[in-house]
Amino acid sequence: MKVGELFKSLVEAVSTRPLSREKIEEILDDYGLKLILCDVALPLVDELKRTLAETLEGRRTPLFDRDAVKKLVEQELTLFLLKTLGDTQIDLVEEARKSQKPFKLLFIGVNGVGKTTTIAKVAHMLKENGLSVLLACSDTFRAGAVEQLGQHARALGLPMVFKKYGSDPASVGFEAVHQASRKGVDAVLIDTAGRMHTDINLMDELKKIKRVVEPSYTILVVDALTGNDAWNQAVDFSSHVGFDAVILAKFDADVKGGAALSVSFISKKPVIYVGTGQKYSDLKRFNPKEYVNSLMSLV
Ligand SMILES: Nc1nc2c(ncn2[C@@H]2O[C@H](COP(=O)(O)OP(=O)(O)OP(=O)(O)O)[C@@H](O)[C@H]2O)c(=O)[nH]1
Ligand SMILES: [Mg+2]
Repeated sequence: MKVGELFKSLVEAVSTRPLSREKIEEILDDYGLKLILCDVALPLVDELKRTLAETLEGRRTPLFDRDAVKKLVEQELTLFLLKTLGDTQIDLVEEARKSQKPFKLLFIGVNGVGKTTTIAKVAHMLKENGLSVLLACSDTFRAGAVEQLGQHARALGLPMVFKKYGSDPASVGFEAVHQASRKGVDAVLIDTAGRMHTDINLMDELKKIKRVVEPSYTILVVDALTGNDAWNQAVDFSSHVGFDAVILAKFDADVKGGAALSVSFISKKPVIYVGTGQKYSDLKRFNPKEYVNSLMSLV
């Protein structure tokens, strides 16, 4: 070892100390608890604690900087959370432009999460970007569903395909795609009835719609306020139907924010947009960095 290097390692030895496993676990327990209070799912927090404890054990931190350990843990925690969210970005306008006509989006999710409102927002965004859009009401079940989507169609000046209540939802999707192909429409947005993720028959119905429509993207809509059940919804919709991306609705009302992480972690699919209010323009691209920064400010 050269004299310079020897001097440097001597200085490091007296001015820093290695982090012990016990100390790290104590700090991580504290962060873990705060993340759970922010609705981050428990298995994700356990994985985070395991990974970070391994990464941090033995790392040297300055003796005379009282915040050094905290800074180091926060740095690693931020990296872990960003990695969990993944770096896949899907811009639906770009995808629609690149796609063979028609670009087909199928929206699925539990009752009342915000599917229909999100479809109206996505339709608005596509239209604003010069794309023609056809709406399809494959919710032939809930009273008022056709009228609700119909109102959006009128307000946005868009055509809509629907059938009478009780009709086969897959046939509405099929008809819409057929019409869109015939008329050269750029994008078809298909609304479906909300359903409990535990209801196998209704999940099979979605599978059928998906098989018939062959969507370019199947989008799971999750209510950001759902808390821990977001995890179960992602698991069930993923295993029974399969989806490609997530939109988190009611993000404006969520003060805790853990759902995005839980859903991405378990499904390995990206959150691509967030709903930030009830207006058509209240749809924003999901920004993982901003999201993690705001979550870190809570823990
Ligand atoms: N604040 C806020 N409210 C939202 C947002 N998205 C949807 N909502 C509201 O949530 C409620 C339910 O929205 P819908 O779009 O009808 O939900 P849905 O999933 O289609 O419901 P079902 O078809 O009954 O399963 C409505 O009152 C919407 O205005 C959002 O991003 N922010
Ligand atoms: Mg609906």
